[in-house]
Amino acid sequence: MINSQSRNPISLNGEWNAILDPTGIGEWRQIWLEKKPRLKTDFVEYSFEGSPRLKVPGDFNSQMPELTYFEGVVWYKKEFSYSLKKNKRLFVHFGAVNYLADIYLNGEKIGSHEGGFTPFQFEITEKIKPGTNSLIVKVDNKRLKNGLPGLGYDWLNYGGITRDVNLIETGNTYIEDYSIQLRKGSRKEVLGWIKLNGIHRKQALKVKIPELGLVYSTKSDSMGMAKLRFSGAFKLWSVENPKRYKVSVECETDSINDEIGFRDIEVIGNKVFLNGKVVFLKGINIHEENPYKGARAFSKEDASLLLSQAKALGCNLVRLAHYPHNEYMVSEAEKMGLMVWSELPVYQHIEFSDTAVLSKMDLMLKEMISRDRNRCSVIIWSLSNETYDGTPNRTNALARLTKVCRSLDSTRLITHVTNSQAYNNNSFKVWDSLYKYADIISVNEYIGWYIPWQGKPENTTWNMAFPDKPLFISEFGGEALFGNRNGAADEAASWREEYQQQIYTDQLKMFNTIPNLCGVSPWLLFDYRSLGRMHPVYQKGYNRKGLLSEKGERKMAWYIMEQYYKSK
Ligand code: GCB
Repeated sequence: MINSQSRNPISLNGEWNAILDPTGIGEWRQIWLEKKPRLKTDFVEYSFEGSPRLKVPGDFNSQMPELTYFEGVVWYKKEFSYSLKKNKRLFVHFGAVNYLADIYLNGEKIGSHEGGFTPFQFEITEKIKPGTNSLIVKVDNKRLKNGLPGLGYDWLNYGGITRDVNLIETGNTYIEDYSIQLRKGSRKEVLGWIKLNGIHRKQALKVKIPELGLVYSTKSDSMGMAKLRFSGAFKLWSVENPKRYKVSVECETDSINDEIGFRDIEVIGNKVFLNGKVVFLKGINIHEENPYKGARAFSKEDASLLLSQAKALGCNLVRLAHYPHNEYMVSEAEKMGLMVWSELPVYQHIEFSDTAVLSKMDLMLKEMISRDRNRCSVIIWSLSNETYDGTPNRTNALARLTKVCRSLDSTRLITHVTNSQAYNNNSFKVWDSLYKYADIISVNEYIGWYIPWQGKPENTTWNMAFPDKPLFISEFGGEALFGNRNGAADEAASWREEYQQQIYTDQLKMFNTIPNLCGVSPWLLFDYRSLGRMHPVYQKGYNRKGLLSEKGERKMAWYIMEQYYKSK
């Protein structure tokens, strides 16, 4: 069910009761049955009554000191009442739960979901009862070898019900999904579809865009599917003018409103074109973390906070690393004229030989695309980060995933950030059999930080397997602790701001040597929490590659980047 926010949702956000279950014993004790002692001598060793309370949405790690680095099971409970009228349906919709979720209503399991960053819902029409209902969610953020991401990653594994929870009432047959975007290569023709869910699948449908005086009528077939094809004199969405139109989608039994922008994104030769004009992608990497709170970001306010800094830097693109961020990030970026790179959590050590992993990739891909297919700001689907062209399992899996992605959405660009590269004698070699499937070649490189320079940056040479495609530097940078400055005295020492600044200066010189460069994206906007970054003086649990500290202070490298983007 897409566009949940426009379906008159009834929020179940707020305080939920919680039971911490570090050993996972709650499963055996059947916590969802909420057993109560009957005799005075009975005892039950867990209870939501008198339990701590956790805010939803929100990660649990930042809410209780004993959960700071916790990775395991927490049970959540919320009571609600709802009187459902006849011929109506009711759904409980979760924006995201990290990572595994088992959902129980009134003691009965209604479903499970795997994946920490995409929405899901369950129908509860037949399950709710008059009076008080009890909704229990078992959340487990333990890392899984065959999870996505897998066991190792460089950010804090915020667990919990991290995004909005809503009840959504629909008619018997409702508009479940629709795709309303320009046909690839066109700046005026919309090619799309509408999908109904329910028993009355054959209906008359309309798409209206009042500002353009546009009313398009069609009919759905016996499967509830209708194709759309119409043209409009659209003012195109752009970085300078992020125009969006009010659009309504209507059938006989339902209607839904949206705000949709129209734009054309293409790769021609080794360049990227937005609305027919070459665009240099001035990117920045962002994690879904509110730096001031040291907590997972989930709200519109969090999104504005992060994105306004991206704007201040002069960006036109945000790389939302390394998993799909919440819907507010995408829609706020769209309103602000920022293009969005959306990514699957296929990160580094993935068990490509496990077929269960392949199904998880498919599901997450589907959920990511369904949620945002009408958000014109999203111009790139990134399907993996830093995997290596070493085994056929990996390459076959990701090549197949790329094909599935293209069949789900042919309008956007697709990329993989791969680790198939070498830097020797000041020469960069980039290859990967996956690149033949991608529109953009994306490379993370940390010359000057993880790898020392082997010559003058301005003399770097490039040996690329695909020079005819655009190359994007999706990560570069180095760590510095804000305020750790010593002028010329010791500028060559790591952790210093001067050192980070020098990396940036050198990198920009190197960028001039890349003939097919279509954009860059520093790693990253703010310092952020990560379990692998425990230097007791300089890191203290933070990856310090931010251009801003976690308090929002600008490091010296910020100004180098700001200047570069101004000049582009
Ligand atoms: C990378 C990863 C990113 C890390 C970063 C680092 O290449 O993509 O997730 O956090 O390097 O700081 O090492």
